[in-house]
Amino acid sequence: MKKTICLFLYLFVAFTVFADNGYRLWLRYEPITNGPLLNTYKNHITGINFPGNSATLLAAKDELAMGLEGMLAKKIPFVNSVAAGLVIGTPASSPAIANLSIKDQLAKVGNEGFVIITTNSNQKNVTAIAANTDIGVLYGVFHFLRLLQTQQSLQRLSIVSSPKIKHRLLNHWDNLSRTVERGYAGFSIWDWHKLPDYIDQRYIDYARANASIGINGTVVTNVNANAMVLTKELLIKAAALAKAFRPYGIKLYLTARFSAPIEIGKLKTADPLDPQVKQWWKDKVNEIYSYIPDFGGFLIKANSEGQPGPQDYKRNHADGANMFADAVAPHGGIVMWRSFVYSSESPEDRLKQPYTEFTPLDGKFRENVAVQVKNGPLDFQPREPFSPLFGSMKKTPLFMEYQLTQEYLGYATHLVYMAPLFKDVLNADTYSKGPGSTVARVIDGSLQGHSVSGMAGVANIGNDINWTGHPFGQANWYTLGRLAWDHELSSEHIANEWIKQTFSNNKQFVDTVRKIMLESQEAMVNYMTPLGLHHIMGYGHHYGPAPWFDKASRADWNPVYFHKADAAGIGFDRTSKGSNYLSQYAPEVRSKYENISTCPEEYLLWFHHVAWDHKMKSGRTLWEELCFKYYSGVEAVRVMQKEWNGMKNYVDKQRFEQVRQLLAVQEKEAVWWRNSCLLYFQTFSKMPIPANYEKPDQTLEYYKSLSFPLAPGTGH
Ligand code: GCW
Repeated sequence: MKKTICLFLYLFVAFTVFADNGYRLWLRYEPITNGPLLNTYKNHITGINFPGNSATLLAAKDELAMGLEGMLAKKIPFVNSVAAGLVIGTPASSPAIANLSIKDQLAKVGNEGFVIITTNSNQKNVTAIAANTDIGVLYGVFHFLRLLQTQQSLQRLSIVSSPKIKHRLLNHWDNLSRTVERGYAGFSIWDWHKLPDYIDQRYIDYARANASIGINGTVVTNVNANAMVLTKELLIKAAALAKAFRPYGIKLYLTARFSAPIEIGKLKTADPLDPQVKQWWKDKVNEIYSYIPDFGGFLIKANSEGQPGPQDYKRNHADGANMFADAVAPHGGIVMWRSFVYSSESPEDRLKQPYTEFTPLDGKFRENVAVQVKNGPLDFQPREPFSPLFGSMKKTPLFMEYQLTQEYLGYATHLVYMAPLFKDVLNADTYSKGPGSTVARVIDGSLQGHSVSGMAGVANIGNDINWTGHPFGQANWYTLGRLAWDHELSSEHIANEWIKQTFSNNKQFVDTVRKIMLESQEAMVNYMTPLGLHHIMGYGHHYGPAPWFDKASRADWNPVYFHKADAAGIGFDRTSKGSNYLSQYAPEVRSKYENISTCPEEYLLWFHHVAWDHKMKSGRTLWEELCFKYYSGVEAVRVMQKEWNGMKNYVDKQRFEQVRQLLAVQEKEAVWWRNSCLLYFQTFSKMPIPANYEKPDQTLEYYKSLSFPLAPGTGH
């Protein structure tokens, strides 16, 4: 009888996957169901020797206790004995760590890295998690928990890890009213009204999640900035957030509105060379540091899309950035000045403008200024070549800016895993110092020997219960942190880690879901913007296709500006015969793209205006290839659906059902993209959609008639 009950309980636990609302992200710490492995863990981890009581070490202890209790289904005591299985700390906080001969390893990991080593003494395995600083210990503990959650052996660990990039940041485009610009996961998680007295548990869980992947800074306000955040009342609220994040090693940054001296300082000007303006910012910065002693600095969008900036006073970006830099420098702060600029007055190819404005200023910025560059020259498209600025500004530290929120990538309804997109850019060779001058080496500072380095992701976080709306949106947040820590990690590796922690270690599940993730970007590119098409999304909200749109007040906000379809062909000629955007790259890069026969087809229409009957590598004409790509994109989503449906038994009902429904929306929208783009482009090509494909079930007029006044993410 007893045996039967036990067996029943075993089967129940092994095969029941309880509902999961996704709130715990990748920090679920579910019981380990692999019995033999669980036993080795239990034999190994009998106690934790972990002295020290700083806020950061206490956070690490709490996390470890919670994680181990969850996974091992048993409380593990904190003990004095060093034979406890786990020995943790810095040489300063822990005598046991100080006694270990790991000086060489510790010397390599700096002030954020960690060492995890398993040694065998008296038949007993002991794992040491050591670092030079408390925050390094916290990162080490999170890594150790990751090893357990992904079911790695602890037998012979010898890990020496430190971040390749110094500033690993989230950028929130969150307004003080709690709307989120380009946010698709609800409202802002920052409840300014209830701050500073009410600290929502979300702030702590946010900090835990970020620390677990090494993110060490967050810009909490929108780059389209509101000067109000710099008033005393709001700064005190921001200080409360900073305090909640501090134990987790996360610094708070703010966006600064350039015209704040006028708006809240009652000055007549915001001219960066005006002594009164400079003094105003110095005083303001001193005030900020009086509330937030470890304030990180400012992220600034200036003279872009209507934002005020130094050019309003006939000054340049360096004049503006340096004014802020001088104010924060005595406190150790930094300035991140964005290169996303383009002017409505300039007739120049919009893609050329950041380079044109910024390259001449290389060398003119203060040491604590970084220029923050979007991965591509345009604006977070499903696929873009790397921004030419990565190859041209050698004297200035350049931060990478990715967008996690899916402004142009189907909002929070499409599953797209961005690691391949991020890695594509990191692996691209700028040739700025000869072959091997990859964007990754520019970003981590190693190519030019910069000590300041950074990578930022525009957050996809909102107050939805699962943080990111789409359960798979979490993977992109996770990827940002992991890649900023170590940009050499592969997309496969990051996917494996994320899937195992977020869902399950079951091999079949992991293999299938990883395949879905790895193929998702290509699927999206194909059903949205194949062969180098770009920015043909709906006007303003960027939801869905609108390649026909030509009514925007500025030419370069119109899809027709970007695809240039006509009777002869389609695509934007950026060669020397066209806008000559390609001249902004090193000769090796330029010549590859300039020549239509060596230009990778995935970027063909990005760089060339190509005849409809141009022969592609497949033997198809350009028109046929376009049809083929759009149809393959839709097919790929259908395959994703089938694969996900086969995963039903491995995943909890709630998330299974969410993803199933979202994939159905994605399929529907992929068809919408395919049909409307092909029907529209057909009005120029005058060629038929090959007969073997399913026919569009709506007319072009129907697609053109659709409007989306309630599309999210545009409120202010
Ligand atoms: O992608 C565009 C967005 C704007 C955004 C801008 C930017 C914050 O449509 O909403 O503004 O980029 O990056 O500054």
